[in-house]
Amino acid sequence: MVGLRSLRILLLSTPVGPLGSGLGGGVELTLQNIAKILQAQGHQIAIAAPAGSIYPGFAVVEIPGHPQPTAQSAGRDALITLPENSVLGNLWEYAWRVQADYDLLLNFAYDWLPFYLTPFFQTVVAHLVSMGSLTDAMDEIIDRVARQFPGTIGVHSAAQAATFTFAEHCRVLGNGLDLSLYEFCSTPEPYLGWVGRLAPEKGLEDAVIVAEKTGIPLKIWGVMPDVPYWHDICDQYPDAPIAYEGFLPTAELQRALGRCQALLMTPHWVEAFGNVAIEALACGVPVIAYRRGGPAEIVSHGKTGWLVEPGSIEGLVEAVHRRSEINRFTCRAEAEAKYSLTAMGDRLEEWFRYLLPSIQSRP
Ligand code: HBI
Repeated sequence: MVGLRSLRILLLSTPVGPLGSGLGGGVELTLQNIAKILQAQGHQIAIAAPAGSIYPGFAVVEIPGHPQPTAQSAGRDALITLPENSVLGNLWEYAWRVQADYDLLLNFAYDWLPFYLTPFFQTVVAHLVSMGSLTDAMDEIIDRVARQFPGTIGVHSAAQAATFTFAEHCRVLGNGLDLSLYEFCSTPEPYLGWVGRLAPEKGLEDAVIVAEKTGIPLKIWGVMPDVPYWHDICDQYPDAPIAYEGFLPTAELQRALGRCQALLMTPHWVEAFGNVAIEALACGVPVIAYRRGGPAEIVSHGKTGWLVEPGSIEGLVEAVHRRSEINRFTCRAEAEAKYSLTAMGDRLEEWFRYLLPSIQSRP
């Protein structure tokens, strides 16, 4: 396919924490991978992110200011809030100042302001929405942009799109990983894995109960923004064979994750995608997940893992007993077929070609 001419693209990161801190959750890895994909395709990439952000190999403009509270901890009727000297406001003031230097601004924040400001920008603004529907105010502002600027709303999965009333205006992009960073492991050790922000919507307790019932040790990786949540779990399940292994950068995480006999994904919300599912597959690790959200579109039941009735602990236990029926080579092959940087890169270029029709193809 004839590629686009080189585009100048500014990626605007999540305001909940510095890129690389893990506080931004899956969207950090998504931004890093998309930056890598687009640079490999010959586009000129810049990243604007909260002060303290690091991403070697890329121009990161560090924006000062106070971080944004996380959107998923609010209720449906949550008001839009901004702290004093908000990094979100400063990020988009910077974007306003430099917009003429770019062909496209790509927003990764799941926050009201970038959507509200979109009509006031001269440069095209596209949004990669990283979660499903959470609040009425966010739904309304994303819907407004989706209708006024058709095609500018990107999402990760059909299930995520389906949580919005404007699903038909969302462009499903999946996601992609730099698979060269993930080593295939064919000789797992006798433990299960769980990866994610340790937070109620991720449903860690379900995986802990599975460890207690099966007696198979569970290793847990991820950022722990909510320590009392972890202590409650330890108090509630004192005999469960679990161990918190901290938040590891990709190189270390994939080495440890690859040794798991299976990854458990137990989200209590509609996981927009579930990067960790494709990270596991890339290492040859079968994924056992609730049949909900992105993971239900990533895992092929009986082939690369098992999909379980949401909330069914018994279903998880049964699937864990069938973990060795899954061929680990098939898991890796699936990641390569659908979730490589190249596969995601093609989907992104198609999106940009639609967004920027005036951009001539490379001569
Ligand atoms: N909350 N306010 C806010 N803004 C974000 O960009 C955001 C968030 N919560 C979680 C989050 N992004 C990412 O973890 C998503 O990938 C889930």
